Amino acid sequence: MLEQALEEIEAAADERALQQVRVAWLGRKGRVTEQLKGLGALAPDERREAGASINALKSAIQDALARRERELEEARVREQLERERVDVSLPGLRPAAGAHHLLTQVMHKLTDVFRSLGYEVVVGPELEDDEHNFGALNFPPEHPARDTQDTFWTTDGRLLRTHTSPMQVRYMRSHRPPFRVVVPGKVFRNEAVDATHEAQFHQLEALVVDEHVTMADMRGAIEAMAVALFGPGTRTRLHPTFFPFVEPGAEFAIWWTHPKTGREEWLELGGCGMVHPNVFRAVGYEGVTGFAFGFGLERMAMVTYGVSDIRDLYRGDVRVLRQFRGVA
Ligand code: YSA
Repeated sequence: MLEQALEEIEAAADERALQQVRVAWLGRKGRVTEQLKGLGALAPDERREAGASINALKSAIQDALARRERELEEARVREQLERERVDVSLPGLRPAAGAHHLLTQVMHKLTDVFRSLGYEVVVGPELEDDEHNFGALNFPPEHPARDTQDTFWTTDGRLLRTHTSPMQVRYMRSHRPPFRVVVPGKVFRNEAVDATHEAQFHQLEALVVDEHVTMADMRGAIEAMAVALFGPGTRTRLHPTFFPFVEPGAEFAIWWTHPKTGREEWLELGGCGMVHPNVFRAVGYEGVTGFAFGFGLERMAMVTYGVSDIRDLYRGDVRVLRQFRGVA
């Protein structure tokens, strides 16, 4: 009998089958239980002997069940570990990490440079009015200088700012000198778009006002920026030009080595000058002088990183943009 029980236990292939064997032998109607029930019908002597051997049978079956149960459990765990095994030698999946757009990188680099020179970084509204964008900056109504900055008007007479210079007016009207600020931001012009002109681009403006600020200070600031961007020994050049809101006014350029052609040349960056007395009058300042300069970030990024078409910066083609991860 024991032999048969052991065979059935051994043959149980999983925990459910083993449970059925357990019930068949030790359950309420199991074969061992039935034998125990039959003990009552035996004479006392026979009963003792038979009882002992049935109990021995029962505990042998219990031991065998417990052993088989352990085996099945171990097999199950082994099989599960095998199934869930991680192959640590497989190459990992690289998470798709984003990166800052080239222009954002250039903007961060520039604002970092100016912060290190003690400038505060401020931003202003992109939707402006005539007074801030032109009037207070000494562009009289109908003056031809307005033609150089044609823009988009809203039906209620406001406009998309054509440069970051209106923030000069806003900042001066809400602060007292001395101060040094830079204004990065988006600007808009009604342009015929081509490889070097966009209708929406970015500028960075600097404004410094104090009691004795001179053109030499301006030159020094521009040179400090150039050195921070292009390394020690970088030279700068000013040559005269006209902007209504400065007098004298100039264009500034940086002498640099073009990374692609290897040629040394002047890189025209933007406009600058001493704040015009009419601008100081418009904001209510007296007894101070100041300088300002501003330039376009796209053109700077293009020459610096060899982008030949400004529109490539805005097409959103990741193959183009990926080339400029972490360059600035
Ligand atoms: C001048 C004197 C100051 O004291 C302060 C600021 C300035 C700059 C002035 N506000 C201004 O906007 N001058 S600008 O019309 O010559 O533009 C400056 C720069 O913006 C240009 O040198 C060029 O780099 C960029 N820019 C102009 N139009 C553009 C453009 N970039 C891309 N697309 C366009 N359509």
